[in-house]
Amino acid sequence: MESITAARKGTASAATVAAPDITSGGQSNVQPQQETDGFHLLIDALKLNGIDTIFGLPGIPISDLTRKAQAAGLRVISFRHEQNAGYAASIAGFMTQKPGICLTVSAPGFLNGLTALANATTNCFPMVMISGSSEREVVDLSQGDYEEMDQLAIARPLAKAAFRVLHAEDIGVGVARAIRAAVSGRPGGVYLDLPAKLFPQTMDAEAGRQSLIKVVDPAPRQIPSQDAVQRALDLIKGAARPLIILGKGAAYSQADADIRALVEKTGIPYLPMSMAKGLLPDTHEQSAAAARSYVLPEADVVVLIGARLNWLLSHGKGKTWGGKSSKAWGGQKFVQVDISPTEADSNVRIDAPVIGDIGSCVKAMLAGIDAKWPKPPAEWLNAIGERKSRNIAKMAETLAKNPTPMNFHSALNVVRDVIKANPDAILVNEGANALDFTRSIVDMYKPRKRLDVGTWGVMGIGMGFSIAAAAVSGEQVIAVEGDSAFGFSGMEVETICRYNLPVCVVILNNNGVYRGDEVNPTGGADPAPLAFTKDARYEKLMEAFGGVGVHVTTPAELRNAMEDAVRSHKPTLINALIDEKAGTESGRITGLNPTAKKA
Ligand code: FYN
Ligand code: ADP
Repeated sequence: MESITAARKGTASAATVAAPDITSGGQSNVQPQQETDGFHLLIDALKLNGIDTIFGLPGIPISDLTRKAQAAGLRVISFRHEQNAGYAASIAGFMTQKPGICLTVSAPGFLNGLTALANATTNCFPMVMISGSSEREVVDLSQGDYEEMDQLAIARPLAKAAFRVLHAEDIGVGVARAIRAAVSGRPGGVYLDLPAKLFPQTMDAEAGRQSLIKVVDPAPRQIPSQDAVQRALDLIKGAARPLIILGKGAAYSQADADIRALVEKTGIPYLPMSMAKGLLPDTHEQSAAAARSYVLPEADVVVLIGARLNWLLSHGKGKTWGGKSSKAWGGQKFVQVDISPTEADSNVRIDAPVIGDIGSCVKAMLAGIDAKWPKPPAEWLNAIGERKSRNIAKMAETLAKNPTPMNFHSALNVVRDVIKANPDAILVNEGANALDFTRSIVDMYKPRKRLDVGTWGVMGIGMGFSIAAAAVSGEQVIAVEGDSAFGFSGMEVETICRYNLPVCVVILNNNGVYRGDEVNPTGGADPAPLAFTKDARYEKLMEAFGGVGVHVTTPAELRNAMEDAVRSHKPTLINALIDEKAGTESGRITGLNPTAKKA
């Protein structure tokens, strides 16, 4: 029941508790006293801060919380494994700039969610994982409580921040601190520990309402210094072979129009990192994606916008960048636009760091770029254009082939067409070869439409990301999955069906990790470690829960099935059998996977 005062003020949903009136000796004159409790305070605090969805998995001690949250109008999406709920929350954070909320039970549930929390921190996705925990006194004395674990201590090194709330009146502060920590500055994963005893704690409803905090300006703009902007512009202006690299920080910042204006007004070729694909349409004439291995070593000034010089960019040095040896600097000068001041110089010297939020930084840079801004030398643009056309023509030739059995290219040619016809659809992508081929074959046309394995190259994001993407946006989701990658979150097809989400899962099934043709060298009965069940019927998993399952072996069948899925918006799983010999060990990052010299 709602507190009248609170309902009028539109926030707290206090429970009414009939408490004896002690002034009359507790006899007949019983006055209803408005009380609230930890359950309701948490829900009210989240709602007050614009949170509308919780991704979680109910159980001790948070099952009643999920019930009450749903009753209070929050969308509660219940998963089959906390890791998937965590991935869902993190990508919801990336898509909306609001922290995604993941709710888990104690110890094992908490640990299951922790991988996703750490992944969120690594990827700079704002997320708050809220876990129930066991009794503090018992845990701290190691007396063997139900699901005993010092969760706060374990979460701390993996989260951007971690907090515990012990008293109902502190829930408002705890939630406010968690939200600020998740979205301000460089976003990340935040842990909020709520012991079981907190939830039923009661307090006066009005005092409870007063204790809640609506966070004002949770991610304040950070304006770059004018000196830093000028230094960067001077460096860019003097470049003979400039290049812009757009990363997922740029996609996250939602400064789409200004980023596009910066690229177009300067005329500088750009390279999108995988989750920045579509920030400008991949078909944009300034995209240098199809000339990647040419532009990286040849560029003289590189402008990083929301992209780190980590392994995905070969640490800004070595042969990829034209360095003489694997760790040698290639001679490039770097401008780095980033919200984190300590990111600069993490791998190579940054000559012009521009520190601030990307929206403010790009705006400030644009203010210094007028119509007379010199376009990059034609020689540079022509050389890129040539490489690009050559690679695109080569790709077109490969895509036009129709081999039997189907391979990655002939299958992905269909996905490419379907995305082109449905540019609002969100593409989720994981695997090794299934990831690498999709990244270079399937063009994206709009920002934040490609969600993938990110900074860690983590397998298992597939169904969690798909569920969140569909729930948050209402758009059609197409998940292109390697058969191995799908296995990490496959049971969530039940969740997709239960919530009737418009998700079409396409499994590029080559019967194994990387490929499916390995055999046990001993001749024994066990399969090779990287081989899976031959011709596994993954589509039946979707059928088991009422969705549409389709088994396809040709591009034409795949096209029909995908078009049906997009038309109907029904949960669909397409098991696309491809050549089991298709695929290379580790895809395009074979060099990271050591092999033994001795057979
Ligand atoms: C790209 N390319 C194209 C196009 N786009 N050719 C034609 N047409 C188009 N549209 C070319 C591009 O020029 C490259 O060729 C090649 O395709 C690959 O491009 P990509 O994918 O951009 O570049 P690359 O080298 O693979 O990028 C490096 C990377 C990337 C590290 C950023 O591999 C990556 O994001 N990897 C993530 C891997 C991962 O996390 N795996 C999960 C591990 S699973 P060349 O210019 O000729 O080189 C466990 O095993
Ligand atoms: P990619 O993998 O696409 O190269 P990274 O995750 O390595 O991208 O880099 C993203 C970068 O963007 C991080 O260094 C992060 O600090 C930065 N970032 C995230 N959000 C913002 C923002 N709003 N403004 C500025 N920088 C941001």
